[in-house]
Amino acid sequence: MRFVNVAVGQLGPIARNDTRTQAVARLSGLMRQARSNGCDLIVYPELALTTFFPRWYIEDQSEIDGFFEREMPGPETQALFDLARELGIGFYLGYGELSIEDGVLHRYNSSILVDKSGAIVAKYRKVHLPGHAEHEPWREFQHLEKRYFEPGNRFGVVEAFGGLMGMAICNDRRWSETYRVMGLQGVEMVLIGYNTPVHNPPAPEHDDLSLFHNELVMQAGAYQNGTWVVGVAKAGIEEGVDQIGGSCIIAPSGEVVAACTTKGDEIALARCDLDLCNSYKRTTFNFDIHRQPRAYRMIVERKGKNLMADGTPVGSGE
Ligand code: CDT
Repeated sequence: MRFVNVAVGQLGPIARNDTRTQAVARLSGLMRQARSNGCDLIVYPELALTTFFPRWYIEDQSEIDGFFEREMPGPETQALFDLARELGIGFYLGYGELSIEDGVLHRYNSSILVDKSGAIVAKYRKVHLPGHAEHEPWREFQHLEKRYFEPGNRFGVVEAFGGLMGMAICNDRRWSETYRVMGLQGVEMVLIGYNTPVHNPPAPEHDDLSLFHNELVMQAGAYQNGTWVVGVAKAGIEEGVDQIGGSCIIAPSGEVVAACTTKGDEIALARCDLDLCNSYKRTTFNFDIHRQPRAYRMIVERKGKNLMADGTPVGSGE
């Protein structure tokens, strides 16, 4: 048995004017609770240091950049790393990343995995950016992730906490490819932070199903890949927008083994045996024996029914 004691570190709303220091104080409070309950790892939401700013169309780039971190740890987040090291607990943290690569500025919706010594052991940049790139005033609120972030391009796994850990962010959890690409690398625990409005302006008929869909996709991803999945919300009414809670820990069986019950700051805990993955990875989902990649070529060749992966129309190259 290889146990990792995991805490979901769900957050309630963060206001637009809340400071990083205020957010870090709340994260620190959850971290202390998690550690006093014997946890090895606490998982925080997507963009856990600020309000979910893609809900607004903002023209002033310096105002937008105010929601991003230029360094990690930075002046305000260092305290969380120090506390993790002092307590001996690791964490997953979602944040807006502003980075300069070869002199070019990039903005990503990112997460990091930090070990018990306070060292960053992995960084992930969100691959599936939902929403839209242009202002759409008809919406009750915007979802401008396609405007404010560039997509990341890989789902990796890392050895940490005695197992193989992977990360994803919010909308990624709805895509089977997310889990499968990590499943193919033997992932044993997938950590996912999210901000999910109850209301989806282009599809209001989905609103009543938002919690169902949240569990559906994470439970399927866990079972079909024989992995633990930890999903963590920033929940509640944030700047007038109602966001789902439903943070939970899912076993490789697909069963929810721990869940939050509020839409505020709350922890939920589970003692996760990574060896529980084995019976799924060695039998029903023994990929090396049972998968048939020849039959799945379209998965990487095509973007959808009409477009090839490179964006050209299906059939145009024949
Ligand atoms: N943050 C995030 O990715 N939220 C999306 C909302 C989808 S509706 C545009 C989600 O998949 O939960």
